[in-house]
Amino acid sequence: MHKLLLAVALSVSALAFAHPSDTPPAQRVTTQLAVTGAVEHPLKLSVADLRQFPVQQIGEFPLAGQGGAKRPPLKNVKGVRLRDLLERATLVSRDHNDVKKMAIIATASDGYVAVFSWAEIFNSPLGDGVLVFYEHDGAPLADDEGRIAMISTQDARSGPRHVKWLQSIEVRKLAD
Ligand SMILES: Nc1nc2c(c(=O)[nH]1)N[C@H]1C(S)=C(S)[C@@H](COP(=O)(O)O)O[C@H]1N2
Ligand SMILES: [Mo]
Repeated sequence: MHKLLLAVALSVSALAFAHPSDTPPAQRVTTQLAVTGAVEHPLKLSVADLRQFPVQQIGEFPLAGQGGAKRPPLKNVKGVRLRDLLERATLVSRDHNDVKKMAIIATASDGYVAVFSWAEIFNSPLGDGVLVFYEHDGAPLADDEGRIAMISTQDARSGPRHVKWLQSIEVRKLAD
C-alpha cells in the first residue's frame, strides 16, 4: 500500500513538473496546423494542404540560435504567407474596426508562443515576410523543427518569431 501511494505521488509530481520542452524533438513534431479563434472558417491544414496555397520561396534566411548561438542559414525555404492562410480562414469582423483589435497567436507543441498584430500582417510590409514553411534545403523539416514551422523574415532578430513545431494560429480580439 505504501509503495503504491509512493508510486502515485511520484507519477503525479513527475507530471506536474514535466516541462514540454523536456520532451524529445520527435515527440514535438506537428503534422497539422490549426487556424482557430475569431475566424469564419476554422482550418486544419496538413503539409499537403499547405502546398496548395501560393508558394513563397526564400533563397537564404539567416537563423539566430538561443542566446545568439550561430546556426547555419536556411536555404531555399518554401512556405506560404500567414496572411494567405488568414484570408482563407477569414477574420470575423462585425464592425470594420474589429480587425484593428486583433492579435494572431502562433503556438508550438512545446508551448512556445509568438504574437503578431493584425496591422503587422495585413497593413505592413512585415506581413509579406511572415511565412508558415514546410521545406528548406530541398527537404521536409526534420524532427528538430518540423514538419511545420514559422519565420518572420523582416524581424531584426530571427529567434523570437521563429516558431518550430508550429501547432496553431489563433485569432483573438483583445479589446471591445
Ligand atoms: N517551438 C519553439 N520554437 C522556438 C523556441 C522554442 O523554445 N520552442 N525558441 C525560440 C528562440 S528564443 C530561438 S533563439 C530560436 C532558436 O532556438 P534554438 O537555439 O533552440 O535552435 O528558436 C525559437 N523558436
Ligand atoms: Mo532566442
